[in-house]
Amino acid sequence: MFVDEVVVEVYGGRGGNGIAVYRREKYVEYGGPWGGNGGNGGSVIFVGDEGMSTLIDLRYRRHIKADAGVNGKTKGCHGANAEHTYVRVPLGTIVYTEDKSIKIGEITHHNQELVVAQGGKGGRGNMAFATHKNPAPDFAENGDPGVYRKILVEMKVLADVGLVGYPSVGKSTFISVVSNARPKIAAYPFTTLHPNLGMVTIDDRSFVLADLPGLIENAHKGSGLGIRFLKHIERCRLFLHVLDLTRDNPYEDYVKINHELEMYNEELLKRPQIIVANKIDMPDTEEKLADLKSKIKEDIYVISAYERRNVDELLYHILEELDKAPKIEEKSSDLHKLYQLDQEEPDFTLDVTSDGVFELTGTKLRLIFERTDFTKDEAVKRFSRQLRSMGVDEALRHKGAKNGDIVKIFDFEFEFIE
Ligand SMILES: Nc1nc2c(ncn2[C@@H]2O[C@H](COP(=O)(O)OP(=O)(O)OP(=O)(O)O)[C@@H](O)[C@H]2O)c(=O)[nH]1
Ligand SMILES: [Mg+2]
Repeated sequence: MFVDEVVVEVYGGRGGNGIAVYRREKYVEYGGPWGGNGGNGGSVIFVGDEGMSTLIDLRYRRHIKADAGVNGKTKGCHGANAEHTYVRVPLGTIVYTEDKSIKIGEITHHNQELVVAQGGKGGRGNMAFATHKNPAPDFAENGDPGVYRKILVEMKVLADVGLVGYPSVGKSTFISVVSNARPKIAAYPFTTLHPNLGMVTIDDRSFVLADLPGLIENAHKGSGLGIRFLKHIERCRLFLHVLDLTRDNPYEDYVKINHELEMYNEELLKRPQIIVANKIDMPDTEEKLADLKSKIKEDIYVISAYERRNVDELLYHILEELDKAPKIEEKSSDLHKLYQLDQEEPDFTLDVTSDGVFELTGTKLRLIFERTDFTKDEAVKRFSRQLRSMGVDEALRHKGAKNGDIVKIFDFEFEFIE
């Protein structure tokens, strides 16, 4: 089965908590703080794998969790960092937030890594907080939560050369005679139901060729196999436009297929295209060819994929054209508007609810909140100092908060004290 789009939930591991403990020694009345830091949580990391061609593995793995960091220990020992969780994905994988508004990144190289959910940092133990003023801090930091995300994972075939054309023109036959790919070949249309990749090697050079499902008129509106596979054409640097000399009007086919490409994404027509007339071994094809040549001014490569006639000449020509073909710019190939992930976000936002509660939210605030061990007085005091330095007190006063008003921060409620 071929899967090129899947939604998964990824969870970075929580950071381990720091701990608050003291050194106890015989004859020493007050030992110093001795709590170590927590280890970092593991991240979920996608890794490019040139041997993979579909996202099928993710279909059966909808929740991917990385391990938590180990809590800090006594004697100043730090907890271990968790191992990352690696997930192998095919080249051409693009990761978006679920609504596709933000692109998290993409994988284009073998062994390239992309962090899709960062693990949380480990919290600091009380040893880390000792200062001259406070030599025996009675608190430690909690580990940060790992990043949680629902992501849309999409795979667009990443090939140098893409085969386009009507069904049954011989695209799969061609890839099977020039590469290691062995797709199904048959006399009925839509034999190929998903893209196949093949590696073509000539002398000491090679390129990746993609056999794509056949297109028909109105594919961009859903006819035939429709638009579902058109996206795989987007990232080929060069097209082999295959025409079948046994069809009624190959020229008309040529015009229609180009129209489909244009309707899907007009950028596609700017890509270099090599026109290939196939099945010259069949009778009465010379006439069709003459007609084609009178209407198309570009060079036409006349071959028989079946008999492997003129195929090598074509392969050498492809190599030449690839040398000239531009690299695909991300912007021209991607239809979606992309945003930076780390957009400017205020440290916190303050709203007043209808019943007069002051409600604070925000990513940075959340981080400080999560790090705080609210069972420890000293930690709570530190938290309120941090809020003050972020400007929370000032903002509350500005919004009219008075002594005794309720301030809600996530699941905790505090009283505002002037
Ligand atoms: N005579 C002749 N027949 C060919 C040639 N190339 C392909 N065929 C035949 O044409 C039919 C369709 O070939 P495929 O390679 O499956 O065509 P396709 O373009 O991949 O078709 P779809 O996957 O349906 O889009 C098969 O019966 C092939 O044997 C050729 O050069 N000469
Ligand atoms: Mg085919």
